Amino acid sequence: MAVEIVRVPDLGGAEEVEVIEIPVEVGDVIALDDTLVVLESDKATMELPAPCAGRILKILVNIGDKITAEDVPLMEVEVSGEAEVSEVPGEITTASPASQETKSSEAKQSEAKPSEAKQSRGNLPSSPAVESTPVEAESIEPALKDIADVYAGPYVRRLARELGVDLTKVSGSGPRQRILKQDIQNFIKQKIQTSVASSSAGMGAAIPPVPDVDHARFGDIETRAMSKIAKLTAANMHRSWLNVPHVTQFDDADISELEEFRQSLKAEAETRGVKITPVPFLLKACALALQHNPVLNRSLHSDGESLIQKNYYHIGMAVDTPKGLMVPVIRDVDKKGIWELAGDIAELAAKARAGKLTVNDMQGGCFTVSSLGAIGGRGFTPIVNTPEVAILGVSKAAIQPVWNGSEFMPRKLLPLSLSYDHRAVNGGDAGRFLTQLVALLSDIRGLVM
Ligand code: CAO
Repeated sequence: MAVEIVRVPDLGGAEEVEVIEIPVEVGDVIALDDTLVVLESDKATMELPAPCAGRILKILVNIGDKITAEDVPLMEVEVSGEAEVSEVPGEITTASPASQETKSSEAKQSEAKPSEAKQSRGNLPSSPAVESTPVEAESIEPALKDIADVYAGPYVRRLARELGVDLTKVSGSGPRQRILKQDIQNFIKQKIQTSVASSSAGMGAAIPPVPDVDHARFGDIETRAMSKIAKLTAANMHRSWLNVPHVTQFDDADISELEEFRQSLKAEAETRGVKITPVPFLLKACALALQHNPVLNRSLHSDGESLIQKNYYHIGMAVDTPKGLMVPVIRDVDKKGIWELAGDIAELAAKARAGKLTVNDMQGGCFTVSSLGAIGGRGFTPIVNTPEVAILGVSKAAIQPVWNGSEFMPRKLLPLSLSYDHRAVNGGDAGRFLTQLVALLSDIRGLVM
């Protein structure tokens, strides 16, 4: 086995050089002229090309080593076959008879192309293995204006060219931000990862960002800061929307009798100083339906292994306030009567609109009711208020013709929409809950008894 020892070449007058890059590893198979080590003095850099084709046996220096003498051994290379060996006095020691045979390589020296090194910031001899005399360091303009600030040696530049990497986009991790071989490798790795991520985004596995639009181009605009509540609501909605596989189910409750009953309570409500709307009936009906359909009174545990069954019935009520959406929670709805619930609703809605709700007022809900009945609309799909697993949307009740088997009758129908988290609730569970809710609202005896 013929072994070449690669040594530090003539330093071209430099007192000290630093090993700043070792682009090869032990065991690497190398071709003649492949860069083995990059050295840097205070003035320039130089690359040591392989004197022969072969395999790296030993690397005798480390990045950061400071070398002050010529001839210091840097590497051992096992020469492959009849490989040609470059000969540069004082630079490469031929340690085997095989390499002695190729000592004189005049032709090779005349082919030397030191120009690659000129692209590094300042330079020592660009290719010491093929130049027998040291070249004075000189500063040479980079070939391209836009790579004026790129600090990389010929080897890295060549590699970048081969791989189609724009060096102006690569940040260097070497001394003084010099771009090393591994910087190019990392750059390519990152590009591949980004392209995989963006191609998966096209398949819906990631969220493509919404592009920014300069609205001012189309007319007069004002930019207004979002309130804390609005930002919080946005974050909560986004989290729920992304986490919860939503399904929404619709039905109408015939509240003709409920409305008659409610109207009959108006005088009493006035003397009590309480406004009686359909909402307290809705809350009461939801609590009863939750008792009968406990699947909707759960939360998913974050361990992904268990569910939390709640044996209490606290219901959140969405309140539209000038500052944004707030959801105070009415506690123990199952234990309260309609008057008490009407009082709680009025009190919490007033607190919400005055911005006086406490954190405690908004915690502990099992289920949410969002009523847009006073505002209008035929139906909507509410977003589950996580970690709850279901929410009821209530739209505006209206008189509709309903077929009773022999004729159409004018009935007051209340449109309901139930959104649920399909991870915790199945369609059957939701269907049973909504059907029971409709039954309770249609026949208030079940509610008040
Ligand atoms: N259909 C028809 N009329 C309805 C109704 C319905 N579903 N619900 C309420 N109404 C009527 C009430 O009966 C009342 O009329 P009367 O005075 O003639 O009886 C009127 O609408 C106004 O009611 P209200 O709004 O004062 O009280 P409420 O109990 O209906 O609602 C509250 C209270 C706090 C739920 C409500 O004020 C509110 O803020 N709703 C908005 C909720 C919201 O923003 N949801 C969306 C969340 S997601 O963005």
